[in-house]
Amino acid sequence: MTKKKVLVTGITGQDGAYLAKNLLDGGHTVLGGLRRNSEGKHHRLKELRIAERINYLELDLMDQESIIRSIKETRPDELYNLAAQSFVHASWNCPAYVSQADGLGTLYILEAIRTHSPETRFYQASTSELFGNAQVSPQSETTQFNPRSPYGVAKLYAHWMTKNYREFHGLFATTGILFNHESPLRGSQFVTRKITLALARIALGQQQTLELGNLDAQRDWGYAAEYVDGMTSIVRNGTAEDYVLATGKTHTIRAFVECVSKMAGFEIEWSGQGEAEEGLDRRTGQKLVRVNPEFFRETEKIQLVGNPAKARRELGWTSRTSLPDLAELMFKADYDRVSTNSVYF
Ligand code: NAP
Ligand code: F7E
Repeated sequence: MTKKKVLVTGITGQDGAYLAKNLLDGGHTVLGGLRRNSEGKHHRLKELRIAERINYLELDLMDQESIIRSIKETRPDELYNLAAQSFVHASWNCPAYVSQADGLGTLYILEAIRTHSPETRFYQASTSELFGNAQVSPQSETTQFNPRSPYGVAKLYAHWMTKNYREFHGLFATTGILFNHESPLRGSQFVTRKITLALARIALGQQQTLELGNLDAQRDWGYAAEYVDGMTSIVRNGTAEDYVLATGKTHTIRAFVECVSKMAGFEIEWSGQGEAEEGLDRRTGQKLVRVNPEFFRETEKIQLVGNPAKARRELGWTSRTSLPDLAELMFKADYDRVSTNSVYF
């Protein structure tokens, strides 16, 4: 296969790190877009032992000049736009920032590609949050969008701009509408990683209790390392299109906690209701989980669960790792990190 020059924005994030690893393993050159304050955030790249193999470029979604310069100077074969303020809950605290970075930032990239490098194949990191308060379940590429957060709205703007640049300007501009995907490299504010890290700390006597929001919320969770394979398949496909990547199954936060608790050596027993609910270890009575309304969000009326049939049919992509296997990968990684005092995110 021809060796490609690939620009990845959000290189220091979970998906950026896994994608860069795959690309380097395939013999491609990786240019990593880094904003100035990302300096010192190379932990994931270091954990995958690829930090030294990336050519870093200064690229900030808020700074159109940095985007034009990066694309004009490098004219990459492929560009994956993975950079974003990606925490949905926090997007309510900075709606204008998210609109600019996640929304307008994508437009800046599309414009720079159109003007300076129209042969570049483009991937936009779209999200199941476009469906928001979905009207039907499961959701596919043809389901109506109904975003319910500044993050979802900004990502919808970026999604539609990508589609418009494809149809109006003829760019090879694709999107992946990805449902939640997790890994040992997941940021620790997201719920799966928050749970695996806290239960590892509790098992090792370094934390008392884990505070969570809605235990009955459900998500369609897959393994990030497999989802970045899907991104490459989307970009290297014969035509530029939109694809849903998902497992097609949902689980509650409660079920994930129960699964990880068992790995941590606890037998969790729930008592109380709503905000007063607690999860206690049956043997010792230790309070493992407590509900904190601070982490609650508006509940979804209809479940977010993806229908990945198009990706399976046209790209041969499927999610392979089960949720218990994913939970085990994550818990073991956190247990090792806590034991060796090397937790960094
Ligand atoms: P992540 O771990 O939060 O990584 C986000 C990356 O974006 C980081 O490298 C961050 O850099 C960078 N970034 C943030 N603001 C920036 C800015 N203004 N300019 C340049 N870079 C900036 O996210 P992820 O989980 O890897 O997700 C990758 C992409 O997929 C995101 O666009 C996300 O919205 C989308 N997505 C994720 C999921 C999921 O379940 N993971 C699902 C659907 C879609 P710093 O290190 O400097 O903070
Ligand atoms: O929440 C519930 C919370 O923050 C998952 C991002 O990658 O995926 C991610 O967004 C669920 C929600 O991810 C806590 O209410 C309960 O129902 O892990 P999360 P998210 O909001 O789904 C989408 C597809 C993206 O595109 C985003 O970039 O868990 N939940 N208790 C909690 N969530 C958090 N964070 N913390 C809690 O204590």
